[in-house]
Amino acid sequence: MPAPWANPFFLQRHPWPGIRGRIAARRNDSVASLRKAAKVPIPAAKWPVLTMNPPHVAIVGATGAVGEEMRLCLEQRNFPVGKLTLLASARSVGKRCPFRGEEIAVQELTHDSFAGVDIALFSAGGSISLEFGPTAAAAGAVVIDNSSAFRMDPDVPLVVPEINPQAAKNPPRGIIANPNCTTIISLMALAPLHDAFGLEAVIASSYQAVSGSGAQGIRELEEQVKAITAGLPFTPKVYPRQIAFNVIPQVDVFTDNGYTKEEMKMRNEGRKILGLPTLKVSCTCVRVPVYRSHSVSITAQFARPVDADAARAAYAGRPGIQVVDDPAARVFPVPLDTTGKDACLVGRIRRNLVLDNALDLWVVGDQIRKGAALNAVQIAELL
Ligand code: 2RA
Repeated sequence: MPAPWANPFFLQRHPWPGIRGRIAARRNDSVASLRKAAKVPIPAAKWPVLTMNPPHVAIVGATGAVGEEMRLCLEQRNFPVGKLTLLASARSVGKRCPFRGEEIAVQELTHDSFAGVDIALFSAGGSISLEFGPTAAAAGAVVIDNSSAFRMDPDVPLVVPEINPQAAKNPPRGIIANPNCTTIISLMALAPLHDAFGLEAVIASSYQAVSGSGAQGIRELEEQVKAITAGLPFTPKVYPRQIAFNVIPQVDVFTDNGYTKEEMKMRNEGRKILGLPTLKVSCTCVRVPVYRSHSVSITAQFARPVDADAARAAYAGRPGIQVVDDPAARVFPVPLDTTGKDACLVGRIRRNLVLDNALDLWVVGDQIRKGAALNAVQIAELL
């Protein structure tokens, strides 16, 4: 029998109990206990109760770059994992991955994979999320999905925990979406400024690492560098043009308005996360021959006057974003500074010389970590 919270009418009648309440309720699987859990949320101080029964976490797409980083983040952040199930396509079955001193065998993803799973972290592409995400939610898991499949669904919260954690609290479909990497990194820099000065418009250009295209992007860059330095011919496969010693002003496919999907994600997802449905955004997303960490050059216009010092002050005490900005000493963030790190770094903050109440800035973040895996695990920490 499906879990009671898999029924949408149940969720309409009862407040979302959170993963802690759901786990508590699962102990005897009765509607009455779930209702009790919903009415009397278990306070954080009672977490030790759940160390007896911490959540069963599944990673879908466990052998991909983001899936592997999710496993790393769960371990490094000491997330209270009761059981970890690693799921992937049939060709990865049997591969063993380390987790907390043990080796976990990868299993094939099927519609029966989610029995007993409390939290399912998906990073296997949009079509897998569309096919298996609702199955996982119906089986009682909270799905945290890294694909773009559900991001603009009004019933699916789109969450950056440092910016809109409250949105994660009541996911009507049992699915929470992780935003696009470039969106997350840009918003980490923009949200503190929005809170202080009122964001009105954004013009941005991204400098996106090849690992944003997965292992094949890294391979393509490496192979092209080798071929070019050896004077050998090659044919671009992953990217429309040569990526080695070059930059390509196309990330994802073009849409009818001349912008790419990646550029439209920046606008549409940014609006949803910030709760600014009419925010003006125009982007150019560019692939660069960098292994890891995306950078974004941003011009942002605000409702209220702003200058560089006021902007730097607005970042004080904000988690996940650090100011690295001392131009006189040639101090500014570069992709190598954030690779493998949690925090996004912002620098080159200056008053824009063209627009009123506007700043230029440069933000860098590890797109596999804060732009994907870490953000997903932070969402799981909110539940
Ligand atoms: C990229 N935004 O860099 C993608 C990864 N999600 O291509």
